[in-house]
Amino acid sequence: MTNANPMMLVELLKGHRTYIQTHNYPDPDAVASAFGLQTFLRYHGVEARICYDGSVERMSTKKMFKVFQIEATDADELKDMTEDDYIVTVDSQKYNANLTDLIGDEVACIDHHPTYIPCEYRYKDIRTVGACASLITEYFVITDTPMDANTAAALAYGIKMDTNDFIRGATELDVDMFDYLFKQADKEKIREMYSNVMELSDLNAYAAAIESIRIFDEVGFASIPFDCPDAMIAIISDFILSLEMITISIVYASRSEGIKFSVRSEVPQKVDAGELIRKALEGIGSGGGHKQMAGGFMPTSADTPVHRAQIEALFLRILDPENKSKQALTPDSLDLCYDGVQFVE
Ligand SMILES: [Mn+2]
Repeated sequence: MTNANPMMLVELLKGHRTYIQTHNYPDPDAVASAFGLQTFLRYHGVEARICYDGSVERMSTKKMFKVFQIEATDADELKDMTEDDYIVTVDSQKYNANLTDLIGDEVACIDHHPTYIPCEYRYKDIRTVGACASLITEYFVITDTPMDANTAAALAYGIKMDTNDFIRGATELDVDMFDYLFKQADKEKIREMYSNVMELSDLNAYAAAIESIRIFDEVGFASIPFDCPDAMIAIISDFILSLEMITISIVYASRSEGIKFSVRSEVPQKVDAGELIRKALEGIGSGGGHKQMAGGFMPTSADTPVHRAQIEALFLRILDPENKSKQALTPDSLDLCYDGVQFVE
């Protein structure tokens, strides 16, 4: 068990107008954590509003608001926030690039990411586990706070999503907390979260990636030649990684000001995704992140076309400095059999 003392957080917030702020463009773990914390604080007499900056890009996140009846305010609508208001940041830390500095006072932080720029908080609970939702769940457990089936379902979904079903960064705490949640969660709602999660427009991104994929040994590259939300690029990167022969996926998409990257590594001991993108874009852009997932951006002019080979070379010179990888494999290079039934329009 933990040193965290959530009742100290309750004491700190009592009598103050309180906001729970997630990172910008919140993902399911951020929303689940904020919602779980709101439920926890409410039970102990503290009303808090959930807020975030940036739009909600992912279908799975959008859907959470509906399925779990979560209310959150876009930062643009927070005109009444003052510097006397208290903010608890969840799934993010002050000074992170993905957390807008709102006018209120960041008095508390609950997060599961590594700290890049340290910050003093009056209440701090930063532990490296698979999901921030696991930390919030533990607050209920150690204080014997009752949990309803809806909140349990939201937190369970957050843990499942952020740990990619317990294969990404999951710790014993994540498993124990999921076990606790599962017993009381509204399982119908969790199931509902897994249906109808794609929009028709998402298929364009999948189609572009499938069409453009090129594989060098275990490294898969794919490009999306139109503006596509960050969250979707990340989903495509996971999709490419799920291919049998690929252990590292690099997906990049066109933006009006440059190229956006998402990198995944299935072999974090051998290839650190964050280090890979940092080195690949050194001097020409910026990138970084975790060992298993990372992102980056390279500014370029929209007037100059970029050769895919140029992009591939940025990464391959690091992954394969001796240039041993054979010719790129593409789906076209597979021998498909065309002698069955013919489909016509
Ligand atoms: Mn998270």
